[in-house]
Amino acid sequence: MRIIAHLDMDAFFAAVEERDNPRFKGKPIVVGADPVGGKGRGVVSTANYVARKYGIHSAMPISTAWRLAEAARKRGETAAIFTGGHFEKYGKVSAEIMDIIRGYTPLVEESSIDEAYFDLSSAESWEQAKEIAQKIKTEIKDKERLTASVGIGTNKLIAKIASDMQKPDGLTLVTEEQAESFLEPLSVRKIPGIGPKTELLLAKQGVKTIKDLKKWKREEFEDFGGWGNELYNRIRGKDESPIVLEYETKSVGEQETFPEDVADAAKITETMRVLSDSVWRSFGKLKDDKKDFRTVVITVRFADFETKTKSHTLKNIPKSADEFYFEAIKLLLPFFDKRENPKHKKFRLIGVRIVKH
Ligand code: TTP
Ligand code: MG
Repeated sequence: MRIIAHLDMDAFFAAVEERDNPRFKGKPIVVGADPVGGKGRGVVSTANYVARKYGIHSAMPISTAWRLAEAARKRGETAAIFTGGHFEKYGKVSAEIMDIIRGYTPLVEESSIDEAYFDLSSAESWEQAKEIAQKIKTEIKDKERLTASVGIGTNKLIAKIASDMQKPDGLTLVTEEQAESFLEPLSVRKIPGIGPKTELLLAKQGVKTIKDLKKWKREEFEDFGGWGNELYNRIRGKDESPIVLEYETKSVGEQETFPEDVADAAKITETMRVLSDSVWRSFGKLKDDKKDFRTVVITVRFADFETKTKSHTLKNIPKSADEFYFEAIKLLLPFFDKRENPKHKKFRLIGVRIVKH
């Protein structure tokens, strides 16, 4: 039997900011774009748990977060602190956390900046696996002054769902025998792969919990297309996916929201130059084999939030910052005329990335 753990840092970016700024301690913290007194146009990266009580969460427009924070302040609650992010620092802290985990097992998959799966199958019992996870949590707390939540189960699926059950600072163990009863009362949404649309579709058919969905026969999952069979297994707590040791970068990119919507093509291409140069520099630092990074993708979001992407796959990877920029501009040009922008909409955001093909 496998014993797999999943670790996820609590309110990661916000927790690092709170740790490093004494005046932030215990306050509601929102990391993200500049709110510009409620007129800011970016989004929230993350909020700490105190700020989440105001309804603020990741990916929310920063202007909405500002409004919620103002409402809380007017109710007499603590004023929230808005801060920009320090991404290089988060990357460094992340690497240190991964090293701490590797001190206990070499089988670690870094699945995101603040998450990792690791294999504890060599532990002789569930109890022993739990002790190791506790030691990892304690070492992170001592060395990094940050808290993490860990889930333990027989596979990545269970471990991931379990790590989210008792956040922050949680440790949740789900044994093989407990797995099915652990899953049954949970919302179908907890299953990775079930997003808001599928959730709604299922709700219309009276399916809310995993237990509800388990009543369906295997054939009834055919409507889900290619992954119906996989889903049938997942809701039964079955998942064979392996721990992937090298965390592989699949793309490098950046995007920027303009302070005001822009129509001026010169200004947009100028911003594209800055973005593509910066992406090119980050791409240069990648340790991975670069030869398959041959697809250039650009994103345009118009003032009305309509968002389009365009991509082009090259024969070889771009050779220079100039070539990369040139490819991005070629993709961008149709957005300046009726081909991609017949209504002459203004631009709200542009982005560019280089993707492994
Ligand atoms: P998460 O682990 O999703 O969130 P979190 O660590 O802030 O909070 P939780 O305790 O619920 O795990 O994401 C990790 C970091 O990634 C987060 O601190 C900031 C960043 N992030 C964004 O920048 N934008 C996003 O939309 C999300 C979800 C995360
Ligand atoms: Mg997290």
